Amino acid sequence: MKKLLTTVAILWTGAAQAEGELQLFNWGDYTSPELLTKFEEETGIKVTVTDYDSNDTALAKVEAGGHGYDLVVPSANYIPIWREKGLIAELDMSKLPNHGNIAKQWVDVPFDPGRKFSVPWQIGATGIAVNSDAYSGDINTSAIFLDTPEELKGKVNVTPEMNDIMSLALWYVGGEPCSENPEELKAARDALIAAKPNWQSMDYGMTEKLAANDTMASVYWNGAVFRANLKNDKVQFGYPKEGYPLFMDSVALLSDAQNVDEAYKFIDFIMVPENAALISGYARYANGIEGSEEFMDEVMKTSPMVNIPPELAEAGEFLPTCSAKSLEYYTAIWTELQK
Ligand code: N2P
Repeated sequence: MKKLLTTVAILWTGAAQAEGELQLFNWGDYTSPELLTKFEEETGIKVTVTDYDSNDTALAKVEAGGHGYDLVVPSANYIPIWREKGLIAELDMSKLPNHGNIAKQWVDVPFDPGRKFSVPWQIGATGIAVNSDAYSGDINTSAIFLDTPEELKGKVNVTPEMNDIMSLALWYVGGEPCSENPEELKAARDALIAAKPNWQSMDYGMTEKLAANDTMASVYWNGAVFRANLKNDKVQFGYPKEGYPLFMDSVALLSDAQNVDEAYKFIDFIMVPENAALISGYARYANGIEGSEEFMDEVMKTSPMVNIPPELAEAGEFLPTCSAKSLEYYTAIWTELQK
């Protein structure tokens, strides 16, 4: 009897103290299930994840209202937009004892100086996945999707992330991201429209398809390509020499969040190095939390798909937040491209 009582007592104290729920709105296949289980075990808070496939769809859904989400994970170039629209709330630092774990270089970032509105989730690069069985030429180039080599025609996927694709196309034609120059924009538009007949699809979820040889090439993100590569070593990642986007996706608290206390607990939880390592261990991107590397497996520290080779690093750039004028051009071109 005594033994039974002790067991019950252990179960009782080990059980969730702060029951609750949390609604996380995040990019598809980007959240470690292990992280969620650990969070639930430690706090009793159950996290529901809803997926999105681009910054623009996430923004549109939240702007429309009635969404019920507490946290969102926009890319750096979108954080100022969410903030200006009043969609994300300033963080109460007194509720975030782990805020000091953000690595120094990721605190005073141009998109959120002092990290008052967002904390790091994952960091990576937008480049090109190519299956080396299908194509053996140079893959460090946007020509793979903009001047598709014969072998890859009809086999290339392009992700539905407008800013990534517009930036790659602008660099490719000799322009710059967020251009307001009509000639540059027209050149980018022409390159995209001419290239599209050679594409297979414009979809988000490519990791499994790349691993299974269902898609032979894709504009895609390094971590997801690394995951495919770990299952199928023919899947390689190219960093376009003409220029490619670096991204940093960060977690922000929605202004109309219903589960605010739970949201703070989660934000603080992901800044624990061991927990940040779980995030990276699943989606295979770097993160911005000091000391998380020591909890990661060896391949994360050595793979060129996480650690950009120095000779290819120079062409990578964090995307700026485009002006309204340039976004008008972007949207017009993007809309035409979807037809
Ligand atoms: C990949 C998600 C990448 C997000 N599944 C790119 N900002």
